[in-house]
Amino acid sequence: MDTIVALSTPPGRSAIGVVRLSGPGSLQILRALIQQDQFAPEPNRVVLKSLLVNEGVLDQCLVTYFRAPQSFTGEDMIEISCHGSPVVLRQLIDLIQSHEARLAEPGEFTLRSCRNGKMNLSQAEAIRDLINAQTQAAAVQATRQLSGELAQALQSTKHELIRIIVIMESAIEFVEDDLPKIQLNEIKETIDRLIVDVSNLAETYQAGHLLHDGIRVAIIGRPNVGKSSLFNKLLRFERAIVTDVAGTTRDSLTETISLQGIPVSLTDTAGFREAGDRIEAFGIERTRRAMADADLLLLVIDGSCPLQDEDEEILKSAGAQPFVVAINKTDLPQVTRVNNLNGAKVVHVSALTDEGIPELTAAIMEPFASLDSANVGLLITDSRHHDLLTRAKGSLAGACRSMAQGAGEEIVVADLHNALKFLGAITGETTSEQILGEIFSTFCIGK
Ligand SMILES: Nc1nc2c(ncn2[C@@H]2O[C@H](COP(=O)(O)OP(=O)(O)OP(=O)(O)O)[C@@H](O)[C@H]2O)c(=O)[nH]1
Ligand SMILES: [Mg+2]
Repeated sequence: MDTIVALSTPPGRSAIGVVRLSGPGSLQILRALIQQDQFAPEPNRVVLKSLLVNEGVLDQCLVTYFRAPQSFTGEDMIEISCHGSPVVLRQLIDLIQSHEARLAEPGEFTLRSCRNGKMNLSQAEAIRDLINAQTQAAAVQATRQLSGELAQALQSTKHELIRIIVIMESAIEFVEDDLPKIQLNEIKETIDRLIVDVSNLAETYQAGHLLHDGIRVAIIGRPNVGKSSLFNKLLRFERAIVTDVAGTTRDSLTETISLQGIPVSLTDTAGFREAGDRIEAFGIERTRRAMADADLLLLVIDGSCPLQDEDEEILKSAGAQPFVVAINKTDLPQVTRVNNLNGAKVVHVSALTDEGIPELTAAIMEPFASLDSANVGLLITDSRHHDLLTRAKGSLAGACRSMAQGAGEEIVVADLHNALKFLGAITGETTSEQILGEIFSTFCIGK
């Protein structure tokens, strides 16, 4: 195994920068950096050392040695906390590379940690999600997964599967012993129960993926009704251009905010109308796409004008997703005051005076209330996990069908093995090298 090095803090200027080394050569490289051949550090203890380059001092650093297997990766590791100067850090990493270490690939420290049995794959993915979490709720779910909750939830399902696989395999082995009917029934019942467990877990993805990817909200409506003004208001900064010219916004703009601790990706769109030119036509096409992709639509209506046919047409062209209607400009004399529009929740707001903005936020989050509570159960947040659960469910259903048709044990067992393989791939027991490579390439370098 070779020795790897990476900057583990973000690039750029900072108070400190941490460089990590992992692999059998780590300690030897540290000795070379401080020019002390016999240096024998006590593990897990921080020491102050001068890193030397060409007889001069490169930097004074805090150095920690973690001895294998008691380290994050399970290998010998060195952590060097230098001053956060990009020049010093660059020079240090170059120097380390000249001593038979190579730059780590993205996620390679965590990959080694998995390989050495320090954590399972779903925990490694949880570290990535925790680092990338944009809101508190997303961080809470990642922490739960990191603590091994998902692996535990799958454990009993896998045990049960193995138990029935063993029963069926031994029936195949000893041909003369056909499984008695009573045992076959028990197996069938177990499979039915496992299907329910696996599907219940898979279904949590509907809510869980929103924590991972954010709830996508598209702000739509006729030109000049105040979409961009409301977008800026929800973002709390002047992101989009606002003017009294109809057709100001020509391209969709997306920004992520946190509402009630949940990530929400807001898209301001070009107003719907007969396009004046090609650019506007492209913009309106993008509005339609944003509408199709959205988890919730926010239709903005100008309350100071009479309700237009177009307003209702936009409402009708919406898909099945929930929508909220914001009647904007309540600071002006109101012509349109409706409390219900095609069954959608209606909120009266003013992007100018802030009236109704808290009510608007509450209305946007209402359909996603299941994500909000602190005692929400374990949620599947990762599309890879969801896909594997769905496949496991498919294989279990296949086994069930084969049993109902009186197929041979070999056929049923093959499906059960597949289900086990899919479940095992979530925690990494049965994940191929190629797939591992793909997963870890989504990590940041130095992790
Ligand atoms: N009085 C009042 N004016 C508002 C309010 N919200 C927006 N406006 C004004 O309405 C005009 C249009 O606002 P925008 O936010 O650009 O409207 P839009 O829906 O994004 O328009 P397009 O980008 O052209 O589709 C601007 O002059 C805003 O200042 C409001 O709550 N009250
Ligand atoms: Mg606009």
